[in-house]
Amino acid sequence: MIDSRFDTTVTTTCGYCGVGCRLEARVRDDAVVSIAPALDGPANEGHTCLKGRFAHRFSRHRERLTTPLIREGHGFRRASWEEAVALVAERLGAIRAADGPDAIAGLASSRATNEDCYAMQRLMRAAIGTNNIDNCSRVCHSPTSFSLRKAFGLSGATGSFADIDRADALIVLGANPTEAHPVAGARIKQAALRGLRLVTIDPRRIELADYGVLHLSPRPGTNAAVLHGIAHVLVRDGLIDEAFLAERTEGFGEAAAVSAGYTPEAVEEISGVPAADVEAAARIYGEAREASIAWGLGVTEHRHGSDVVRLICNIALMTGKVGRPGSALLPMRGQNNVQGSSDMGALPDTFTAYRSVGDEAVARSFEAAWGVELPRERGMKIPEMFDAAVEGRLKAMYIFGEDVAQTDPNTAHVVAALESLDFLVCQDIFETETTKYADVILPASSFLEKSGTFTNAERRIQLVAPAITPPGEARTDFDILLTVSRALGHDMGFETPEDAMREIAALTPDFAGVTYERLGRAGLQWPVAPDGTDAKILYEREFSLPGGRGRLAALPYKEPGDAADADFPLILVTGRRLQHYNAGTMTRRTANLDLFAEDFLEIHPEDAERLWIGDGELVSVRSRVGRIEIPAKVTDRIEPGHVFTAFHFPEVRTNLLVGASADVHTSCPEYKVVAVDVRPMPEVPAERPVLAQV
Ligand SMILES: Nc1nc2c(c(=O)[nH]1)N[C@H]1C(S)=C(S)[C@@H](COP(=O)(O)OP(=O)(O)OC[C@H]3O[C@@H](n4cnc5c(=O)[nH]c(N)nc54)[C@H](O)[C@@H]3O)O[C@H]1N2
Ligand SMILES: Nc1nc2c(c(=O)[nH]1)N[C@H]1C(S)=C(S)[C@@H](COP(=O)(O)OP(=O)(O)OC[C@H]3O[C@@H](n4cnc5c(=O)[nH]c(N)nc54)[C@H](O)[C@@H]3O)O[C@H]1N2
Ligand code: SF4
Ligand SMILES: [Mo]
Repeated sequence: MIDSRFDTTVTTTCGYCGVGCRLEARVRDDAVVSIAPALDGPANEGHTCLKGRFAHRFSRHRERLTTPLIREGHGFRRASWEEAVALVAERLGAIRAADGPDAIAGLASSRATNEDCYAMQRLMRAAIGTNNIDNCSRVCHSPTSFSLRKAFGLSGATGSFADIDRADALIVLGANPTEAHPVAGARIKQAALRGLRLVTIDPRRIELADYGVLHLSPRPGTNAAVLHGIAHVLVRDGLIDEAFLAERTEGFGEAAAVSAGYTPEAVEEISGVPAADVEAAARIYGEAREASIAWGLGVTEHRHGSDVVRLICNIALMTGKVGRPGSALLPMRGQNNVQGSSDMGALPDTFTAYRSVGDEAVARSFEAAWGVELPRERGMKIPEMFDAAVEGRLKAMYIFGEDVAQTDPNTAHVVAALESLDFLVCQDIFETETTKYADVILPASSFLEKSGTFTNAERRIQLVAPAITPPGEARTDFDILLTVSRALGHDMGFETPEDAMREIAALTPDFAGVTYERLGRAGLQWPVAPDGTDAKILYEREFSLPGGRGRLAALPYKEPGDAADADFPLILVTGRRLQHYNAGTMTRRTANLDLFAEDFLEIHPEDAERLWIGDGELVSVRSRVGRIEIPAKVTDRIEPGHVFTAFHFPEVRTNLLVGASADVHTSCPEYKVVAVDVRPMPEVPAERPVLAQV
């Protein structure tokens, strides 16, 4: 109901995290006045967190980009859209002519809509002629996507958040939902208070541990050993589902043979988790009638993150706990549309719905629709792009809504890559660490200013509606991408995002029945059949692999890429803070900055005392690749030997510390295991560098 004190109320979808809360934005004089949860939002059921509800002031912040900017000397000058677009088209056209289309690469934004990301990959593939397109799922849940496809067939959660309410037990592995997915975190707390048997597995004692029946603190990078220990006990104690294994799976024998080697005692040796706790976790999961597993970056951002996702699938397959209400595998996908940007084919090796660029029939269908010839070879992943830039093989990048100079690992290398490029276009809503290296900056629109769809962590495609207009001359991302594509000689022929969704549905069987009308207020969970039937639960009868069987994998535990030694004796784990969001461009420009103004390094009292570090004192943190300075916070939420911080503040530049080690299969960076040396600073400067100007 519209409150008469306000001009309008617009129902839309939150642009922060992958929970996908439906919001009611109240608008007056073209500014958002307040945001309330939509009571019928299927993922939020009337709740929001402090980002969705309060962190909207960035939208009218005076530092929003409001005109195109073109590099001039060491700074930028304002330019008209005509001039900026003409320059982008001319420079990209010239580089393509001189060095070929593969000398150009693009990144799509997982903060933007499906339609934006679809337009971005079409721009790169059809207007430029390269498969060099990727998105930040690369640095996030790419191992989840890779391994779910191998084990079950599809790249998405097998169920929905509602399964949390129906489960008897839940394992939360390497995820911190009360900070990163607060509405889902609250749902887990509620369920635990009602009797859900919650097991948390995290090197830190995360808040949810206080609500659970069991908390395991493995050493960072040892998840595989813990999961093998659980599988070992499940098999040893007869807690497996023989009928399910026989009828619906393959590979059990080989997988069980590997797990046989991981007795709870052996697992204790590797991971530091007491053998009795491994046994207890296995019993809680195995004995529950319905049990789900939720996981996050504590699983994926590791050297062997993909293997760990396979081992999660193994224990679900062994116990038959998949494809039923309450028995779901729930990857806690990060950004509002990181599921969608990958679904849309903003990846170097796949078109929409993960169909290979080398698949002749699929490639032909896109060629026919777009009227161009398309390359069949896969393009570069994000880290390959940076390597190629430094080596001089990549000449230009088009970076749409991603602050790689702050959020990607190995900052010094990323900056070197950006500096090596002949031409860099950035399309963002603020100046960022990355736009500092741009030749052209295009001012775009936030989620409050555009229409389209986002896909949440449950595969739910939901409508996004504009509440306000873009500031100044800023334009919607969709409009900008279409304009640039046209200037490059490829007219996509769309008027609106809805036109793009029609094309996506026509070219993508898993989206066949998606229309804006059917999405309505509640959205649809893909795959969506031509008649509009969607899928709350996947694999009820069979898996989406040839033969229909789920596949267990025989993968032993392998050590992390980095390890503590005498020079770097502590392990740094990085993650998130409730009040801030990734690069922080948005949340640092809201009142959330008052709630959390400066980051700190969490360190255990024993380590702090040994190193002569007092609470609040500035410390120097050095890794094999870089060094930062940050205040210490002494806390026993962290285990001795580990330290923790986030990456939201450009003043801290956490990612100077993270090296090149990455998941073997997907190149997802090993953000979670960095050996460091922490020391008190010889003296605290009288004037500490001031934080973001707001
Ligand atoms: N407030 C807020 N919310 C966000 C974001 C944000 O920046 N701020 N970002 C969004 C994005 S992009 C994402 S991807 C999600 C991420 O959401 P999460 O995956 O929940 O985020 P993280 O805090 O990075 O990591 C989760 C946990 O993994 C643990 N961990 C690290 N190493 C290991 C290990 O070896 N084993 C185990 N078992 N655990 C380990 C860490 O201690 C941490 O508590 O959050 C989204 N939501
Ligand atoms: N040390 C460490 N580093 C990490 C991680 C970690 O756990 N530890 N996590 C990694 C993970 S999981 C992720 S996903 C990445 C995230 O890293 P990024 O994707 O770089 O971060 P975001 O802040 O989500 O958004 C990127 C940019 O998009 C812009 N933006 C927002 N909305 C829009 C829009 O609608 N249009 C346009 N054009 N721009 C928009 C923002 O201003 C911002 O500059 O960080 C990674 N970095
Ligand atoms: S939980 Fe996530 S989707 Fe929901 S309001 Fe918070 S940030 Fe937005
Ligand atoms: Mo992420």
